[in-house]
Amino acid sequence: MGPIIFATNNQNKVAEVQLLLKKSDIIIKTLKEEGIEIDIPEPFDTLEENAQEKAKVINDLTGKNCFSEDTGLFVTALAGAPGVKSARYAGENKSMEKNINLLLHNLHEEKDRTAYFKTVICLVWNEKSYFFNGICEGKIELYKKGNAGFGYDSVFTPKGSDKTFAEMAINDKNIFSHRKKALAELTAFFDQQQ
Ligand code: ITT
Repeated sequence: MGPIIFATNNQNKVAEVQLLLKKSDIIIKTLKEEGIEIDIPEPFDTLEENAQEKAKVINDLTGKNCFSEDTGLFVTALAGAPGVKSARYAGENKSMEKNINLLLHNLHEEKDRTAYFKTVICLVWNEKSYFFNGICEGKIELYKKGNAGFGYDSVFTPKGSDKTFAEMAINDKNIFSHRKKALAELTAFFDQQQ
C-alpha cells in the first residue's frame, strides 16, 4: 500500500497519528509534505460532514487517496457544547485561550463536569468515503493543568487517569484518546483490504 495523505493543518494531530501508526504498514504524507497550503473549511453541523468535506477538498485537489478527521469536545452540562464548534467556541479567530476561558466560565460552579471527545475520521479510498469513530470520556477540570498537547488538553482528564492530557506524553495520551480509537478502526479497515 502506498502512502496516504492525512488532510490536516494541525501538526499536533500529525504527531499523534504518526506515533499511532508506527507499528502498522500505513505511511502518511502530510499536507506540508505534499506542498499543499489550504485553509480547509468546516462549515457543517456534524463531525461526519466536516470530516468528509476536508477529505473531499484534498482528494479533489490531488486525485489521491486521503483521510481527514474532525474532533469535538462535548460537555454534558452545556448540552453538548462546544461540540462541532469546538475550534470557534469563543469566536471566529479560533483562540484556544479564549475558548478554554469561556468553557471554564460557562462551567463555573457546575458540579457535573463530565465530557467526552469524539473524533470522526473520513477516509476517501478509491473514490468511496468510509467513516471511523472514536470517543474518550472524561471530565473538565476547574483550571488548566499541564503544558503538553494542544486544544482543550489542559482542561480534560480522561476516565481512568488522574492527569489531564496536557500532563501526559503523547504516548500516554494515545493510550486513552478518541483519536487512537478512531485510528484503530481505520487500521482494522486496511487489514481487511489485504
Ligand atoms: P484540522 O481541521 O486542520 O484537522 P483543527 O485544529 O481545526 O485541525 P478540529 O476542527 O478537528 O481540528 O478541532 C476542533 C477543536 O478541537 C480545535 O480547537 C482543536 O484544538 C480541538 N481538539 C481537537 N482534537 C483535540 C485533542 O485531541 N485534544 C484537545 N483538543 C482537541
